[in-house]
Amino acid sequence: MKIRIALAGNPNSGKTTLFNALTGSHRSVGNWPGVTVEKKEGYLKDDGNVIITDLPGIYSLSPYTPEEKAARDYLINERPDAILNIIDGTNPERNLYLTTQLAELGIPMVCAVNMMDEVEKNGDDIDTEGMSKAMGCKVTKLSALKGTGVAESARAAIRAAGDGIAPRIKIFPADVESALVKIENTALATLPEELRRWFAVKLFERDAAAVAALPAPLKTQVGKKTESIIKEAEKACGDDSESIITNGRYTYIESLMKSCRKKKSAGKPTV
Ligand code: BGO
Repeated sequence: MKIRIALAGNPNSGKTTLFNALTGSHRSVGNWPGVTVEKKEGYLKDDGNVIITDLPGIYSLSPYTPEEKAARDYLINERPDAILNIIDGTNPERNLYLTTQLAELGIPMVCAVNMMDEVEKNGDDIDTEGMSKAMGCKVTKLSALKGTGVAESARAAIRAAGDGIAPRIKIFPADVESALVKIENTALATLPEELRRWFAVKLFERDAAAVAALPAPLKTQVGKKTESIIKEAEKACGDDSESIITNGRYTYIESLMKSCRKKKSAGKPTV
């Protein structure tokens, strides 16, 4: 059976460089359905059983740009066996915003921290073991440009696909986590378990595109069940639901990087 791995990451994170290193010349180029965004697919070098799909470079899984829509539709509807999420190690904060969203999809994932040659050149380091523990998925180091860590990252993604275990990170404040669990257990109880977290967060944000993507009986009923849960959390947090989720992601990323990024200059006085 073929293993399908989706390569996801921000623009300029090194996705094309990694895709080329993974697939060599075994690839095809087309368009994503309904949009004029290039779709690249290729077989992993030396392993014709593994198909790598290069998703468009995106900063978030919002359904606003054609690139975001193509990536989101593919992940939700086609559900690859694993996601290989490439993160620019020289700017992990911005890249991890997408990672927190990918981790909600219920799809096995490996995070590959790229540009480690640049990070190390600056005398810095990233504790990928610590990140792994915090996020509940394998985190590898790599330099797509130099070719180091590429094969290891691919092997880790193949292993994750085989294990079938998706990350399950709890990143939001207690009031919000409890609202999300309520939404999962009431409005979304009939959905397969691996889909519930993604849809719970999207319903909490009142994301109309996500509601429209739900199966027919659910999409007409969820609003009635979720609105009072969302309002209660908004009252407890003193903010609107979309901002609560966005702020929750940034707060989580800040604390993750505080513990996992090792800066050479840390503690030294600046000019
Ligand atoms: C230019 N290490 C380093 N140091 N650079 C990397 C690595 C890495 O591990 N991986 C990628 N890059 P894309 P997206 C460039 O093109 O793969 C570099 O958008 C330049 N070009 O070489 O295109 C890579 O697909 C002139 O850099 O990213 C590329 O995700 C001067 O990161 C850039 C300097 O990689 C983006 C760099 C004319």
